[in-house]
Amino acid sequence: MTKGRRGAILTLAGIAALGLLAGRCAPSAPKGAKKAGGAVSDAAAAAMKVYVAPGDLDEYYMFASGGHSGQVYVYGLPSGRHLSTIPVFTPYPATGYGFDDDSRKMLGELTWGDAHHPALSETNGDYDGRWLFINDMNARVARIDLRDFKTKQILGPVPNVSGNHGSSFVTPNTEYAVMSSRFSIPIPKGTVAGIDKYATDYKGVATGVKIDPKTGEMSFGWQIALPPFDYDLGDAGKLASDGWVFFTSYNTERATGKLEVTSAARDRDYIAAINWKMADSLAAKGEGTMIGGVKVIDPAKNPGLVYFMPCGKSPHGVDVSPDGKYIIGSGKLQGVTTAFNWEKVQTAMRNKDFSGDEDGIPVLKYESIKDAEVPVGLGPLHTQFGPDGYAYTSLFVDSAVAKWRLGTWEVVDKVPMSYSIGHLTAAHGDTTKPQGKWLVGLNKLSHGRHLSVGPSQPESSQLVDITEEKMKLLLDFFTEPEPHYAQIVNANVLKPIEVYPKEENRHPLAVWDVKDAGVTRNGNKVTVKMVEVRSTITPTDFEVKEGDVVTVAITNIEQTTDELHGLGLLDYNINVVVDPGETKTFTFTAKKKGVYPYYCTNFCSALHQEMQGYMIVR
Ligand code: K7E
Ligand code: CUA
Repeated sequence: MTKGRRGAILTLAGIAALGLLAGRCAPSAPKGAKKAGGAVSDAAAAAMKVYVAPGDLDEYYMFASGGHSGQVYVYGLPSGRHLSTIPVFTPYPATGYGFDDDSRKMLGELTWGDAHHPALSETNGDYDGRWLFINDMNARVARIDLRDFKTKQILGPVPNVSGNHGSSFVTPNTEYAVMSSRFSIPIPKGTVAGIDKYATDYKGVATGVKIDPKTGEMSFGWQIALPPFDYDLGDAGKLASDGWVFFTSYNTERATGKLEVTSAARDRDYIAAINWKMADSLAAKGEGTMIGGVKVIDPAKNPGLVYFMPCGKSPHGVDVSPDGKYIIGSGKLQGVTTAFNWEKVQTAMRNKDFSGDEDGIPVLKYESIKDAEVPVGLGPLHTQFGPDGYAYTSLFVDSAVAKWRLGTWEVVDKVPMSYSIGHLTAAHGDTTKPQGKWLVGLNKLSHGRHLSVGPSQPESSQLVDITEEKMKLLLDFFTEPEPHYAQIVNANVLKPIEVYPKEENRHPLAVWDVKDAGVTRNGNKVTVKMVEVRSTITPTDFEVKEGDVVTVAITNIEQTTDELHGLGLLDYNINVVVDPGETKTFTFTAKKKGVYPYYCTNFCSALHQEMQGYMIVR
């Protein structure tokens, strides 16, 4: 316990005691803190556990997907404080993202994304604090550098991938992030086939995005054509099952129309087990047919590459246990979740213990590969793990979290969520080294649990203490739409920088001395080298001609953390923010004659308001 935390407990205990003496609760004491006999009530005990005193630091970061906001939100735990918003697939004026040349180029023509599954980079199956990957439904994957919490690369749209939901789960040493098609389509994109041809002419694909181990740079790795199912979620194998990746699939009936009716004919759907190490070596040998500009591997021609594991109807999540020995998946309307035994799966693969095939891909026998059906409760979606052999499964229909034991399969506890829980996340809860301690339920609905803000209410996240036998709900906090998955990483794993060091700035248009700031012209191309430092923007004015293509390069020459400067250029829809030591450029055509003020948008000093200038377009 840190000094601050101990202080916090004394403070709260003091408040509770004062409240008792006065015969009422002090204003800041939690409701229900008063208890007969002077004992600290459950509410006060809960408050003490999550209270992070002013100036003290949270113990964990939580990186939460922002769904169709296209962003990643960063929270501190246990406080639930919102620390930062990382724009990824969507422009974000607060940081100038999507306005400067580099981020505009990265976003391309898309101004939205639908991000579901963040994936922290891993070494030996545990978070290493280097990068955060996240999927976008628009067939893309992004990489955020955790050195500066900025989006550095967006790969895609990747050919043939349609509705990239089962992504961006990484392999244990971040060799690959994966992608899959939620919506099968005729490939390559642009091919037309009527919906009556769905069962034969439509295809799903699974894709491996290769990650450079030094730089994190992503590139196309391999792609495998799959039968026209809806591929939903994924997880990489680890330790015992390293080398494999798993995707759930629904609508294995290959039905069209109202899927809620038409895709319910069979008892089971599948989890696809893909040997990514084999895919990696096949791709290296150039195996596959060129479709849409990439080589697509046919699993029917490459035995051993893909198998289907039958699973309860319409599965959602698939989660691999910390030792890699169990694959957990279930039908989302079932009352049980299935633990598949990886050893049995491998034996069934070896012995060709199949119940049939799908377009030449063998289907393993359910009875041969399952170890247990765990009676967790209704609507199991996702599972996370603790350090002590326990698993935690979110139950959408029951609106609860079930705690159960791997191996003995007994369900030992349940805690209700308010409500409609989707994903859940525990500290390092999907790694080889889960830390336990905190679990967060990421709920779809929240109304009635906070001051009303109209018809659109925030989503609720609920912090649960999982240190003891019985889970304890401690805190509600509220997150931005739309919460899907999140990951919780110990703060000591991350080492963010304070400034961009001057000596690392190699931008060709950077200027570090106000004397070097100024305007140069080459035909109708004008370059403005600009310096921002408290409390002047140099140059304080510049002139261009109507029709000029103007590139402004701003260097913030501060070397003090958080000394940001911005630049808003009125009437030209330009807004950038430059961090200390950073250089950013933006390019535009001076289409409008006149005088246009620019100014610093980030409050930076007592003379912030003086940081202004004029662009004159003649
Ligand atoms: Cu919301 Cu992972 Cu897209 Cu489950 S997903 S809830
Ligand atoms: Cu610089 Cu405000």
